Amino acid sequence: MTTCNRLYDGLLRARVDDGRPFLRLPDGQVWSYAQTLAHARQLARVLAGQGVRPGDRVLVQVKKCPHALCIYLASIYLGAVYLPLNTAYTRNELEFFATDAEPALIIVDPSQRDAATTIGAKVMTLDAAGGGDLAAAAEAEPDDFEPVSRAPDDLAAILYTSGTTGRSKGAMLTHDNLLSNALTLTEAWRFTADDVLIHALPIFHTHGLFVATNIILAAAASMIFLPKFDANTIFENLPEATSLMGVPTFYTRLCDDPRLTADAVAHMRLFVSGSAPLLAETFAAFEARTGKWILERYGMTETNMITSSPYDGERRAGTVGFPLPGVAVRIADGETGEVGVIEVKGPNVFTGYWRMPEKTAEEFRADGFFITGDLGRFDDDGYLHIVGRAKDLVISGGFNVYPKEVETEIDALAGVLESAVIGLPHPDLGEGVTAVVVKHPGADVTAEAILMEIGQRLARFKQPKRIIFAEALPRNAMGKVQKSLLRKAHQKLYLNAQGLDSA
Ligand code: MCA
Ligand code: AMP
Repeated sequence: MTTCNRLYDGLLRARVDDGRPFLRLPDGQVWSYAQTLAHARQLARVLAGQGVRPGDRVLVQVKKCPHALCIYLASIYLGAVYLPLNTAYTRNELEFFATDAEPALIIVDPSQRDAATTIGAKVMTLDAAGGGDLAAAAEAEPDDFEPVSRAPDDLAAILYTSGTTGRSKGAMLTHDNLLSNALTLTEAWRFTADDVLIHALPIFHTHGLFVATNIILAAAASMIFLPKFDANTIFENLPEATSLMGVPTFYTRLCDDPRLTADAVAHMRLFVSGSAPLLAETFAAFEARTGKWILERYGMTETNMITSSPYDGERRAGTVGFPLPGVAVRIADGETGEVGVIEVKGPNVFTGYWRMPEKTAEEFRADGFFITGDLGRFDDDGYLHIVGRAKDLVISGGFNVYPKEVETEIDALAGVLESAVIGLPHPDLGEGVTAVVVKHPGADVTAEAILMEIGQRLARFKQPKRIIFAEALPRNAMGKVQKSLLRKAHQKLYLNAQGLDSA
């Protein structure tokens, strides 16, 4: 029977009987393509048995493991909409996403079963070792499952991104959005079946899931699949690998390590950085130590990847290269050389925010260009420079933190008059989330108390690394808080610190 399911056809069909390795695990286990897809089909049967139909959301908040990746693949088979969540999200955050997305099934770590059950959807469990009732149910199923037909514009995934209003928005990504970008990147970065990628990113975001995993599938290559970034494990695996994808923190940590030498990376052909700005000094330090240029690319959850440094040709420090083939990028109201908001259009750009038509309309121009909220300029040679953000956003170690969301939680605490959350230069994380707090006169509020209260509600990476108390917040004539002044006043906070990160 012939089906048409864009992601299945583009990424999985040719791999069904493929005995080649897909995942290599730190304990020496290898998952072949054939074995991985057989497990994905068993999972698809379980999900279908639970009532998941094409177009239904499957919400997944589980630790990184091969089985977790198989749920993504099962969801492609089934034509369901994959909705992965950061494992750091608290119960409150999980509840918000589940209520908003109305998933047909929630899959969580066994330790979260009770919390998830109260949300009201069906719940199954999976732990990092493949334990829990999901994998057990899958083992009992036959491993055949005919992929469900899906049109190119049908949804494949929803990824939540926070908003400047503090309210998270679900970015709806279609089969075509994901496949077109994966194929473009595979070609642009020359991935082939001979490649071995060190995969140390989380798999609940675009970077680790769609960029890294989809490219590997498209190329029939393999990944050394690590639970998280750990410099020791990276150095152990470099001689076996050809490529690494990471956020800038990966590269600053590698540069801080005396083991980083040209010999250590002799087997590697490609180092990719993205999700946050790579400092020109990190690019230079990496080159000085290894003789290699890091390839920087720029993207967003809503758009997948937009630009990339060239594979051949000069990779220029402090730039994110050129628009990818098929992707149109322009600077709003800008001539060459002028700074403006970056806008983008192409098959990679999402269809809108889940159940938010007004918000979606606000973020697109009439001619279909999506407004990124990043500020940039093209230089005379066509390289795109990202020079700042028009949106109020902090990027900490590659994770986005929207100040409004943190401010809302802090402002709700007794004794707090108001707060402003800013990102300050941080040697490890790029930007450190920092809260400037004004107390009510005479109130007895401590940094520890604030952190303890918001710790129940906000994921750890969103919590301020430092809290600074102030008499008042600087405001302009319109009454708007001048965050640039706060950033300037405190810019050396983490750079001068001896012991980092104590509140
Ligand atoms: C962990 N912590 C963090 C972060 N990560 N705090 C702030 N920002 C973070 N990014 C907390 C931990 O909970 C821990 O808290 C403490 O900081 C120290 O943890 P540590 O062991 O140093 O951290 P780690 O586990 O080594 O993680 C750092 C990391 C990781 C390797 C940079 O955050 C990471 O893998 N980031 C990648 C994010 C990513 O994939 N972004 C792509 C988004 P405590 O011990 O106090 O409890 S996709 C995207 O942005 C677009 C589409 C794009 O262009 O790619
Ligand atoms: P997200 O909402 O997680 O998809 O994050 C997307 C944002 O990350 C973009 O709008 C940029 O602000 C930032 N970003 C991604 N890649 C880069 C990069 N190479 N350089 C600077 N900023 C980046």
